[in-house]
Amino acid sequence: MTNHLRADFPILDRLVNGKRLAYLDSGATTQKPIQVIDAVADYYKTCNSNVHRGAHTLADEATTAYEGARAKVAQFIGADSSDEVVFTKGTTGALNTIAYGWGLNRLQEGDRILLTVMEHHANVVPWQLVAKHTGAELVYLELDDNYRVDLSGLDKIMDERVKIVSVSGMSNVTGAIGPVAELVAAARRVGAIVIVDGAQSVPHLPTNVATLGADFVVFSAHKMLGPTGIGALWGRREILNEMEPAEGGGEMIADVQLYESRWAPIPHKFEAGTPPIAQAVGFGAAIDYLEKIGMTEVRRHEIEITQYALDRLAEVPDLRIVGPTDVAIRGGAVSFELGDVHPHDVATILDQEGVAVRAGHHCAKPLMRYLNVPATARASFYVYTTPEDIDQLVTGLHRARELFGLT
Ligand code: 7TS
Repeated sequence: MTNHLRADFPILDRLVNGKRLAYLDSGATTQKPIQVIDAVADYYKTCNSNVHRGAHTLADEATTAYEGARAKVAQFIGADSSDEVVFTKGTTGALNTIAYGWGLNRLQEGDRILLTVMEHHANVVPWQLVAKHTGAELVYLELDDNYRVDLSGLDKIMDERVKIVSVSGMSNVTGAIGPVAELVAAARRVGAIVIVDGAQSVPHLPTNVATLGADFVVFSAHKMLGPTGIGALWGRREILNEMEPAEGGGEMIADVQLYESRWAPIPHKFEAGTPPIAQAVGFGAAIDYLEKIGMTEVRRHEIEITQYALDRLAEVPDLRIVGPTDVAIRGGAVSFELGDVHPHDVATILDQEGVAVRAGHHCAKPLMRYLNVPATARASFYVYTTPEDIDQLVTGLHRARELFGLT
């Protein structure tokens, strides 16, 4: 499957430092197929205009394209209706919209926001800000020996004080899949709402919001073959209707008077200002591309390539995987340490070999502190990743060992 897809990704043909590019940084952002690049270019070439405003043909066509993309996103995640899909700047924008639109207006002193120690900063910092404003308190679930969220103390933690549970569907550092179903069930018992940070899970796992049972699912287009600058916030209709907008301006109102305004119906209530229209069109094209492959196949390929990577990395002496080694409970973001070589040095040497990986704290400092690792190198995969990319990584790691005198 993978080799014929690669031809759709022009960037994968380029050389880096004179070497074949092995792009293993898809957890940060994925590459874009020509179908997405063309969709964005065609939009600008043929119907660029502002949406929802003009009584002219281009404005109608742009609006149809923008709303068509929303319908594709809704269908992709099994939403009841496209009204439940709000376009945001990305996962970070979506989590801030919920924190400020829902959290700020509903939380009070004594309330709790339940997170896990494996969250990305985007699912930590907005809650810290809202906690400061409201007097609510943050509470964290920890991890078990397999890097999974430890649910053994959940019954004790999940009481009436917990109003919001926000959890990553998949860790961007360890690749561990989050216990969404279990947290949804526990949250239901105390009437808390559940938010899924789907930045890593929605691109990699089949997702159906109707069966998931969460109240919000948020994700970014750029991590699933689409453009940067756009993401989606899916929310249950009743909650979106009740939630206050976090931003005000044009496009989001039904009426504005001097001292008060009324909001437009959902989803427009949450989309102040000119939205990222071309990006939405590209997002729609990315979804078309993924649906053509099929998300079950995307997951199957990810399991296969991750297993191959874990097997090959096990051959590299001094290499320690920071994350689960069972592919059934993880995705394709593989963090590792190589002896005492600093991950930034590992990444630099790999770059000389044409291998793109990320090194650092991956915007998950609480997790790094919890695991007691200052930084990791991370290889992360997507639909175009091949065994050849992994082989190139392993060759580069052997070279790094030599250069740093690991014997
Ligand atoms: N949540 C998770 C789990 C993520 O992995 C990321 C981005 C975000 C939220 C934020 O997404 P954004 O699109 O709003 O930036 N993760 C990464 C990463 O692992 N390396 O670069 C960005």
